[in-house]
Amino acid sequence: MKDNHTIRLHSYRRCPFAMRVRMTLHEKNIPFETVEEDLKNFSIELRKHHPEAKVPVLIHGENILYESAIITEYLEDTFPTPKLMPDDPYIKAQMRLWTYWCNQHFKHHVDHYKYGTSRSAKEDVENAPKMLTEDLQKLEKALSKHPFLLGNTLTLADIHVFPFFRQLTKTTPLFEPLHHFEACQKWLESILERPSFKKTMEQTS
Ligand SMILES: N[C@@H](CCC(=O)N[C@@H](CS)C(=O)NCC(=O)O)C(=O)O
Repeated sequence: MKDNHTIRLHSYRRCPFAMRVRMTLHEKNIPFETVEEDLKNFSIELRKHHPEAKVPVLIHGENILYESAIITEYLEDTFPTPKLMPDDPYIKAQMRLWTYWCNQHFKHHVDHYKYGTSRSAKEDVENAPKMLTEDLQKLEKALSKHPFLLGNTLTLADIHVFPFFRQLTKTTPLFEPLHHFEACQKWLESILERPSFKKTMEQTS
């Protein structure tokens, strides 16, 4: 067991992937040290440990990990309480499907809308409102049945997806159709109110 070792997280406050890891650490009350990175000038330690040089990177004793959703599952396995992953194999697979959908689809649609043609192809930017509306319908359908994506309690599915939904609520101009998705709004508000999220967004340097 490595759970007595100190944890150091190379992070960036506004990075939604790093938020996933900080939120998981705070939900589990795991003490950790944050190294706030400069995205334009990563530290030597980060570049040494991440082959693609990205945040987050987690160092736990001799264990070095990157990729946010791999790190959060590692934390769940290493520090199982409180539980953030379902036991049932099919529901656990649903959790990973939400993560997959977020990483492969939703995140990109948010980026196309948020950054426009400065970062995305014209066609993707034009399609973004339609794709985002479909994404929000998918989220709304799940969240109309229960307060969190997989049921009545917060899981890694919520922790992995919500930072990107939060990003969408902060774009200029605002994505107007958001107002129609009440269950999504309620879900976001309930997460923003959690002490773990407040700690996640505290300034560390
Ligand atoms: N798939 C990675 C994505 C991490 C990522 O893209 N992080 C961004 C910041 S939000 C980054 O470090 N970008 C620096 C770069 O690409 O040069 C994960 O889940 O951890």
